[in-house]
Amino acid sequence: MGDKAILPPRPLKRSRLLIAAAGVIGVAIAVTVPTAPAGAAASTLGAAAAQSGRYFGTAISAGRLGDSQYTTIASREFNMVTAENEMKIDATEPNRGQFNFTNGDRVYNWAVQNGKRVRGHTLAWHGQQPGWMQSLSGSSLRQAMIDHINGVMAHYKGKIYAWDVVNEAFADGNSGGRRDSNLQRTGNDWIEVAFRTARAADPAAKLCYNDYNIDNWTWAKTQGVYNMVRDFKQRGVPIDCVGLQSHFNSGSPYNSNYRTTISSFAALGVDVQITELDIQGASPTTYAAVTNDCLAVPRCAGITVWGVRDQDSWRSGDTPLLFSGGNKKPAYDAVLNALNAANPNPDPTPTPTPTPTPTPTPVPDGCEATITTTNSWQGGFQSTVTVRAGNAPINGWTVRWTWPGGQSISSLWNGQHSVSGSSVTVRNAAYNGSIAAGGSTTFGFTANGTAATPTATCTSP
Ligand code: 9MR
Repeated sequence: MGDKAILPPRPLKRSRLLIAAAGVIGVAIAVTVPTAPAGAAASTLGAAAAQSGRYFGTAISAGRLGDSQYTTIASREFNMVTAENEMKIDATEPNRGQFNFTNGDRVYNWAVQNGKRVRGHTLAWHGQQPGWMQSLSGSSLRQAMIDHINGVMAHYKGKIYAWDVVNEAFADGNSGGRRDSNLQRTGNDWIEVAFRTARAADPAAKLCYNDYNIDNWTWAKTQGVYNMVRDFKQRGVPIDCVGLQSHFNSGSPYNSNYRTTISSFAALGVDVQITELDIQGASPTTYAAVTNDCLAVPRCAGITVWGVRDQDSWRSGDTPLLFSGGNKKPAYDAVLNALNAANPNPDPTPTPTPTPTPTPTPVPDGCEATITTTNSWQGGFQSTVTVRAGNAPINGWTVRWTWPGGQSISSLWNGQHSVSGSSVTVRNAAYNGSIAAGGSTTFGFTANGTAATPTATCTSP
């Protein structure tokens, strides 16, 4: 071939537009900036997950913190920790009104001293209730639940990434309804009362509903939880995330519709967290599939495995985890490779050096915001707002817009909002103000009125 092939023009990527805009202000020369670090593959699960902004966690048991093989692996590999039993109701409030955080704090302190974040597990559950709570019912149980949430969340206020506020409240089988329990018998609104109490107790923590056997999209239990989360979003009940426990075994096997489950929950405007992953037999293929399903959905925030080594598992006979003794299992390599293959910039194709073109509106103050409608119904709608940094990192952001036709926000998550007439101002939450250059975060809201996508402005201090 004599002549060079003529390629069709490619649309400029946003990052290049920003660079081009910056170039107009300075000297108009061609600037080449790599769009993704050409870095080597990460060598631990936590670091590999962090490449796409996710975490990789494990359950930690206080009783094993004296085992150096256990702590060596856990410290090296994971960057999120869940206390396996130590923050549960029987551990934290053994007698009514008397809180005990000795073992919860052992796990929490080990995590933080080793640079990890912590998921809180769990505040309202029919399981592992202390005897005094098991014997309560009606309004006194309801009040005890509220007091328990307040007591535990006050102790850990501002320190927990996400709380499993309510655990395992739905029934197995084909009903798609609630599980019978002493909490359920206090009234069907017990779950939303728990979430509203939790939001007030620690506004910085993400609030999750966590359950098992809600991984298969076709199962009635999955649909029951999905309908509850959709209802909560529509009515403004505060919920930020759904925890898919993902205990896979022969009775509840991984199904390829798992990705549909994750993306469907995410489309409701909640994060999805895989909270207690273990797989009977630890098939590398299945572990890789689970990892890839999470990586395929932007709002799948991270994966936690339910223990470090097989011997640490609640189902040790199933050998369901990533380590055997001190050794990495084939499933470990499968997960690490999948995480490393996730490219934060999904377009690895080399592109021609762009010619700087005058761009009329440079992104003001280093960020921009885009509103999209994700769902709408009679009299209301739900939107996601993407906040994107320009070619420099930002630390804090403010998004503003004006409603065109009398719309009003009923609930907003992952941000703090104020309203003046038809003008809305949203500032970052405590945990999502920092955005890397070219990176983005999202917040969401439900609103009353006719769906609208007004132009939003973004400023960063
Ligand atoms: O792994 C936990 C095990 O040590 C406890 O004995 C058990 C008691 O209920 O709870 C296990 O963890 C469970 C988690 O808290 C909720 N989802 C199911 C987990 C496995 O049973």
